[in-house]
Amino acid sequence: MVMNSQEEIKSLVETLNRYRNEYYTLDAPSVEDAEYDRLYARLEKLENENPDLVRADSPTQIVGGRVLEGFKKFTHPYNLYSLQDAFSLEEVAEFDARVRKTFPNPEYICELKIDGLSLSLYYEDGRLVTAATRGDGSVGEDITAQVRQIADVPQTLPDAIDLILRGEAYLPRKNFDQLNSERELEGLPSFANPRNAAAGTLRQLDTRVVKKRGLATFLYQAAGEAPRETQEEVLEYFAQLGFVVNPDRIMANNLDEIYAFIEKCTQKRDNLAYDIDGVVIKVNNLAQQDELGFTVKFPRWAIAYKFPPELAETKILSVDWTVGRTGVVTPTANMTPVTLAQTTVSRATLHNVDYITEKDVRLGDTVMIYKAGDIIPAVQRVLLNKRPADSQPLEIPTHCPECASELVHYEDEVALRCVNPLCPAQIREKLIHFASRGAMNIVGLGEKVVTALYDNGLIHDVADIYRLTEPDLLKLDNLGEKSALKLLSAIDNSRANSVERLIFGLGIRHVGSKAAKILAQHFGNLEKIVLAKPEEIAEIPALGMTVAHAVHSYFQLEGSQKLLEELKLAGLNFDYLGALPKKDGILSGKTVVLTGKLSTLTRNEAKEKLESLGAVVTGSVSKKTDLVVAGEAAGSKLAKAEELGIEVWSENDLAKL
Ligand code: 3BA
Repeated sequence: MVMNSQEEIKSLVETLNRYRNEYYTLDAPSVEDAEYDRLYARLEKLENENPDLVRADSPTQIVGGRVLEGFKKFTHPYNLYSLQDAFSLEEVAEFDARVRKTFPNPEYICELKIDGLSLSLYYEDGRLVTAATRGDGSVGEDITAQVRQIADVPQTLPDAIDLILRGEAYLPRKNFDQLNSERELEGLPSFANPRNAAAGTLRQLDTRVVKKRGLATFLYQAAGEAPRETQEEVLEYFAQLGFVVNPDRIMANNLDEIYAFIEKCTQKRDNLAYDIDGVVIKVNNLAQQDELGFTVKFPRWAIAYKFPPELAETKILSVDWTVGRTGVVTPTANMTPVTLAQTTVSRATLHNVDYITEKDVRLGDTVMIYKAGDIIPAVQRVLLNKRPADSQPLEIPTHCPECASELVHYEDEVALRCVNPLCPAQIREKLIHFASRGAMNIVGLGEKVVTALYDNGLIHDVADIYRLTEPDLLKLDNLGEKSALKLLSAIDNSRANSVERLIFGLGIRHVGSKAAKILAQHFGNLEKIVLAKPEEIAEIPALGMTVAHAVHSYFQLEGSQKLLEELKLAGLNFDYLGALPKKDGILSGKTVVLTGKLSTLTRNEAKEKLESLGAVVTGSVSKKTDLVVAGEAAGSKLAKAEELGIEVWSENDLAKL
């Protein structure tokens, strides 16, 4: 049957929406991701060619992962309360005194206050039926599909009970750092802190993204009929059911014990795997909680002590706009140096134009800065009473600070971009990326040396790196003979790198170090990748149409082909030299999940061992899992494996192989 574009678009939209429904709502996809991606790419192509045929119900009309109509509302059968904040120890003491008027000898439970997003989970007959955000406490948003992708939230409970739980969803710091560095590589704006990233993630309509980002939860309250008599018992009960509860909690009988816990948490705060912003103090006995009751706004039986933020006051002296390797232009403020969280800082990120407009940051402004994420601080607020009278809003550049070409502000992104491929800043950043540790790992060829070489006209593209001679290097100031020889030998050694380093180093869009390795393993050498059809790449399980198209179009470019020829002539290795995923191991093609505490192996060792036997190790148990290796205190994953009838091994079983 021959279809015209309109008919084909209609058919694609219908098929894709059916697949989306199977994937998102029914949790039972009937096709592989690659097939979905292939049809999606076809639809995108047709829509690009026929803009007037774009349908409102097309999956391409989901902007930035959010469907235009937004989320379904969900009315909580029991309101979520908010917590009264205490910003000082005195306020905690006042809370204690109020409680003692009713209960002279209260027992308290003190918990960490996780800096995430409140979440409500509804289980019926032991199955997760709804997950919702807090919203205004009475009506939230239905985020069931998103929450189903959080690995530590059980889909089913050991018993067929009804239960409503409340807790916090958060993004572990490690995942946050990884997410931001990936976004940086892809030229996307970074998230300011894990909390924002978690919020952005839960609002993602594309639940594959939710899954990939690795959110986690801590549960801390049961709503409705209390399943136990004290908060402590409730937490233990949650843990038994397979939920994650925070282990850092104490029982306290007086203020001194509470203060000591607050002090201890303040100390260990930086070393936790996630952000906390205080300590929650609750009356432990639930019957006593009921008796204390609520004010209009808050429970009378709990209070949240909030850590004072580490802030420093300083002045904005100037703003630099710098161009990254993908052309994104990012503003950074230079400030009078101040001490903040034990380090001296003189620069703060202003993230993007929206952020500047929102905070109305201006030159000469006095600002409060704080440490967001980790490395570079951010502006908390402007002290308007200290603003100079003649102050003007910051000027947003219209042209690239480096090459003066006109900047572009795409509608669907906050970034400002220089789209000139010949922009010197982009070229320099690409060179720095090529030599960086994750890519070709040329020690001694960091930002400073690359910049010096580039500014002196000694390198223009990455192939030039391999033409450098000792006399070239000695032309640079501050580079002695010894360093020059060392650098030359580092460059020489990099020729022999396994090819995934080169692939990553080329800076192909959507190709991070992991995708680079998968490509290298699959095709064995670069020539085969260059010749690969997009469909062949998209077929590789971990990759998809996005990567496939990016790789294919990169190698179609004349410049890329010429560059590869030069690199080949320069003697670079184009072959994959690393280990291949085993095809004939006893676990070949099997999907294995590791869970619980291991005692003789570290997690990484266990993972390596499994992989050496041919297994693919994944994080969550599903119908596709072939085997679960369970250590001590394995929780929900083990329960799920048993429920699904999946083979379970002990650590010992694995060690015997
Ligand atoms: N405990 C947040 N509220 C919390 C149940 C009460 C409560 C919190 C808490 C009201 C945390 C307010 C939003 C809310 C469920 C209402 C915690 C944390 N306890 N450990 C006393 O770790 N962030 N937040 N959530 N109901």
